[in-house]
Amino acid sequence: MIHTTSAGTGVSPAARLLALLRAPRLARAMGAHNPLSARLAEEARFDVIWSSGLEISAAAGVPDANILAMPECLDTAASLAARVDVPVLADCDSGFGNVNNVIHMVRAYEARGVAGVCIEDKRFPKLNSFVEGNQDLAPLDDFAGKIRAAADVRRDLVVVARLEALISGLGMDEALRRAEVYERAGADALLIHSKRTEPDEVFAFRAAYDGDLPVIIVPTTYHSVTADELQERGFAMAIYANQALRSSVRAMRDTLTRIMRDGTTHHVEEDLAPLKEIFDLQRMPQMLEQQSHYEALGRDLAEATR
Ligand code: SPV
Ligand code: MG
Repeated sequence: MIHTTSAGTGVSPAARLLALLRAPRLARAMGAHNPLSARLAEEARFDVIWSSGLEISAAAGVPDANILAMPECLDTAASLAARVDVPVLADCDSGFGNVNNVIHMVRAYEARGVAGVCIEDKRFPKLNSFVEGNQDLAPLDDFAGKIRAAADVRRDLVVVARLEALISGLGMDEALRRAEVYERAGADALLIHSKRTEPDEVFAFRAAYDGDLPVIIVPTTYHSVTADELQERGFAMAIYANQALRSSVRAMRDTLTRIMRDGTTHHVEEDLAPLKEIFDLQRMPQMLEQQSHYEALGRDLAEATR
């Protein structure tokens, strides 16, 4: 069950995420790996933050292959949720183990303010979907049990079932069969993943899937598709999973190369975010304001005893 209210915010992050997924308008999520990147995405008016396993692993300098453990992924997802107002959907790979790990995971993510978790039907350890290698699916009964367990133990958390049948080469029929089972198991939404350079495969899935769940896509390789097209086709949300990370890597590499080459930072200065922008992203002005406010109040309180 998704709660419609929770203390403080009025509407819980999970309820807001579910409302976005069920609305006729396409929701747009941006991948992040730390609160700074999540804040930039929120400022750019993305509806949702995707706590991306690929980005978190890359930021840690390790492959996206379950090298990081659940607590490390959870800490990042929770740190994003603590610093932005938009809901955070956490990439939880294949659930960090078996059904017992999924149950523990669901409780842990919910307790840390994350709006939703997404688990994919691959075997542990998973390998990033765009890497050639073992993309074998988990047995259907095994993954259906994980989704049912997640739906049973969550109290206020969106559960997304991610289908990897097209990634693993098992085809549309397998994807559709699994979609039906995951829906019956209690998923709140489906994510259909594809590594094609055209969106034909996900369009075909959306057209053939006749269940009731919102369908999410990750248009990384079929990048020419537009938000309008995806909305027209009836998708609920597009996750732009890694573009912010990739643009920052390109920008950093370029800047570092130029500084070494030129022996000065003079030429790169005009391409850099001014320090004021960094201070604003840190909420430095707000901090100084609250400091003045409470110092003044403290003085008033102390004066009153004179
Ligand atoms: C991620 O961002 O970690 C994802 C999306 O799971 S993908 O890299 O496309 O698998
Ligand atoms: Mg991932």
